Amino acid sequence: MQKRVAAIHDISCFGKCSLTVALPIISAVGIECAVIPTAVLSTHTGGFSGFTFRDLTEDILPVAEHWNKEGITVDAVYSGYLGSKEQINLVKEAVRLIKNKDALFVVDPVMADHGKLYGGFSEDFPKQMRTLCEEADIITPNITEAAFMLDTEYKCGPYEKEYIEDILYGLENMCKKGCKIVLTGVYFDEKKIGAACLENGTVTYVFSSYVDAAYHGTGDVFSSALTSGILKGKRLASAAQIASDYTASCIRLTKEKYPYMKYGVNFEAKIPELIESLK
Ligand code: PXL
Repeated sequence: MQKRVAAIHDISCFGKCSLTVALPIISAVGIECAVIPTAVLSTHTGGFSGFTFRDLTEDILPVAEHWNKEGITVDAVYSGYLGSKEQINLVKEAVRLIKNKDALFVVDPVMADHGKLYGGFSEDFPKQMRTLCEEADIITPNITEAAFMLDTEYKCGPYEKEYIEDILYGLENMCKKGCKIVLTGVYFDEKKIGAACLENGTVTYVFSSYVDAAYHGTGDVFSSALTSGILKGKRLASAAQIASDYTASCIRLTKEKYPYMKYGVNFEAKIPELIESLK
């Protein structure tokens, strides 16, 4: 049977993030990607001004209720950028309505990077996002998001192992038993960057070669590829390695040709590579 994911994010009409990244990546690897759009914006909020914002909060539950009535269930729910605390609560309810009994809930607690909350989020937003992570089977925060949820100090890289592992164990304590953690943006030197995974008490690091560039939407590229890998039957660390290599490869290609950080990465060009590594 073909696997089905429900991706719950906004649609940023321009800028390659959230649903315009999740849909093509997940579909390209052969997994059905149903969507629950939470808002429609003309662009993402990182670096553009004057963007439009059509809030779809009121549609989240009716979509899930309709699927439930039709007997439509999913093998995984993958949530990302959510625009308000109210949306977080509605996503929890929607997940209960649409998950099949063995389904995975992957939460990317999108809200911050480089030590700062994204524009539009209030200071108490991480506390609410933490309650969503508490219901997840896999979470994929970056270091800033993890530090906000744990109310601990954010440090810039290169990192010390102790700082990273304190964060990992803090997240493990915060989440439900058995939840797997994939902490992104981890590097100990400027040669390699990747993720730290914690599963059943064991820490595994996955690294790709370091590219000195930061583009918008790369967290969404990583989590979409990771979710795809898990649903394709890969173990956590293997899916994280594939997602890290794919993301790094997209950034490297984009950096060679295209300096506009807010326009996102050329993830499309590397989709054949991702498909090959997930075979
Ligand atoms: O890539 C994360 C993201 C998704 N959606 C919107 C955003 C951001 C990050 O800023 O603004 C609307």
